[in-house]
Amino acid sequence: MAHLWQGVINEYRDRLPVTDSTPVVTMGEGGTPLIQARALSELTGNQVWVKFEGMNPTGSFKDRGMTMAITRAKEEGAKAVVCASTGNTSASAAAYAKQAGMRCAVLVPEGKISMGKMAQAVAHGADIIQIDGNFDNCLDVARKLSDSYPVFLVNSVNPYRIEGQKTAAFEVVDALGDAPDYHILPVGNAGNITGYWKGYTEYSRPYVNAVGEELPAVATKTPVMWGFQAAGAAPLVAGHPIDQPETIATAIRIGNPASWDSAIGARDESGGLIESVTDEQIIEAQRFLSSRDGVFVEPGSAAGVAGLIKKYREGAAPTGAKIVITVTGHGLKDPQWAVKGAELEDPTAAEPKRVDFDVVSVAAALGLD
Ligand code: AN7
Repeated sequence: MAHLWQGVINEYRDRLPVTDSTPVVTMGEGGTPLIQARALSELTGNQVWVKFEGMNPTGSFKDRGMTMAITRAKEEGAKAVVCASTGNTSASAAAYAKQAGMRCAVLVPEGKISMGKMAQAVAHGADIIQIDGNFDNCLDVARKLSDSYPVFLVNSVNPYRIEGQKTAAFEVVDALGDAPDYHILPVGNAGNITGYWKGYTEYSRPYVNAVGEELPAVATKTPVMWGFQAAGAAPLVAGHPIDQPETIATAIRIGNPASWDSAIGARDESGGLIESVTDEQIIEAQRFLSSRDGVFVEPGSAAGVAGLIKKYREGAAPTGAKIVITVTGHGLKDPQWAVKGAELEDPTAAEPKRVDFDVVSVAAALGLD
């Protein structure tokens, strides 16, 4: 039977806070590929898949929560939305707001959002305000703005965002037939780890939904959750907020995660961990994934892969386990670092060989005989 993927709200509406009259704002988000990572599996001795969230309409996992948040804003009659962002939330909010016919204001930290993400906010006609401060300062202002003015906050402090994001866990279970043994992901503002844990938990026990129906459990277990922050922006590892977070992975350059407590809850309830990886480990993991497994993600998105490789090298990774790693955003968001990562392996990697236009010269340049 033909089936066009309907977006996460329609696909999972019996487990989301919507009714038949909810005006669903969707761009077909979700349904992203769960890709077998052959090289990563071989390296670590596990069965590793990456959930490639770069395949969402705006190129990151944020679209799952945004369809829910913008739908809710529309239901409440909002005319304008606001968010603080390291880049992906703003790209997603801007696109979904326009799809809903709303105005979108985005507050971004000075000079620290990647060119691709800024281009998206510009393309979608968002009102872009650059704040003289970091992401945490932007979020503070966005919250205050939505408290005092007629704008609807669509950051993940909005619980509808988490509701949408939990659908990624449903998709993993639906694809594998049960929860994996481990789920690994990058952690910044900690909305995503909160969403996954909520999704896995709800899918592992009978669930009474918004209209009072009891749905049966779909999974027999929940995974161990491993979260990784960038070393210069690792408040959950330090145990206190970081005033001046620093990392090349600008997506996760966050010093005081809004979903702090629920991230710690996901870690502890699942028997997992939240640790950090260095910028060098992030770049190496991004390079490994793109050049060995064919999946191109932005630096922040590679933090989970970097974490697994780090734990493997420490002798602290499992073997023979089913592991899913969420890779949160597309590599084209921030291509500069992909080129740098390649050049670290080979300084001439980004310089094509120049040859005359004849087949013998091309074959010689390729080392064919
Ligand atoms: C690619 O866009 O916070 O732990 O403002 O863009 O749920 O915050 C982005 C975060 C991981 C961290 N990977 O997820 C924003 C923003 C990518 C990201 C994260 C982000 P959370």
